[in-house]
Amino acid sequence: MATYETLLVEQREGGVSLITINRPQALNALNGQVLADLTAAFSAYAADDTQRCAVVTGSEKAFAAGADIKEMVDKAAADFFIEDFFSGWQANLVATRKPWIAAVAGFALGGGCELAMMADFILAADTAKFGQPEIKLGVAPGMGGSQRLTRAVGKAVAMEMCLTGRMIGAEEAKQSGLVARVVPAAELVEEAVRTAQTIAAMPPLAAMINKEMVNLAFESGLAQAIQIERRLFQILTATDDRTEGMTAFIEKRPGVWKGR
Ligand code: CO8
Repeated sequence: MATYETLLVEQREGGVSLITINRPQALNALNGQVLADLTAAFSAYAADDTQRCAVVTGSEKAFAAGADIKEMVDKAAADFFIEDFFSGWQANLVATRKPWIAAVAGFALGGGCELAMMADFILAADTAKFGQPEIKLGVAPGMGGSQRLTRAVGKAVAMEMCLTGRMIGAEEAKQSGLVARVVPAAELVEEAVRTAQTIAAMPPLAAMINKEMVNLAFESGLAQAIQIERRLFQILTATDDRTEGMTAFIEKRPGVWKGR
């Protein structure tokens, strides 16, 4: 398996890839190397048929404290434009058809919060703190944060967070709809891996299509999305795994999936 300068990647039982951001000296700030490493790790995850769900996590103190300010400080606007900083994430993290979870403990700020929101859902430790403090640096979110945060928590909370830079804790994030669940920090990674193993044990085509359907709610109008949902449902009925899934239910046994 490939190794990365800024990530630890482990393959856990049941087809789960555990990807840990590992730049403790900078609270996992997202420099160019982390961007490139995560892009490559997701590309490898997508290509490996044995891997069915991924978890991205950080350290106890920080999921990621944002884009690397020390790397950005001297860049000209043209550099940001030419480098197109996060296009690799758009193609490999956002557009991946396979499911993945962000397991967040400690700070998820700026680009760190934006990275977590690119996941299919977020599991938070009770220590998690989410924020979009870019305004304090004279900028604004640049990796989808203003849009995904607003869709997740609504205008009032998103606007307050973006305009004041206020961080919200795990409980407030749960109440606002930003995270799926809050768990004790000591259990975060193992709980995320267990959740990923549950997803990885599902029929894989159904997992990909369920993901696509829920994402449609953010990308299309209701009538069009419901039409597409119906077609995707009908496509799934043509798979071997749905015949197996329904037969296994009636025969009171677990399904055995082919991924076809
Ligand atoms: N970039 C670089 N280094 C960082 C970052 C960062 N984002 N965050 C922390 N560090 C470094 C600190 O500089 C420090 O290093 P050193 O010891 O060498 O000085 C080390 O990590 C530890 O940090 P602190 O001493 O500050 O730790 P504290 O526990 O006192 O504070 C905080 C923790 C509150 C998280 C604090 O570090 C902080 O406010 N960090 C910055 C948070 C921030 O503003 N994030 C947003 C960055 S901008 C962004 O993400 C834009 C994304 C869109 C980009 C699109 C590009 C096209």
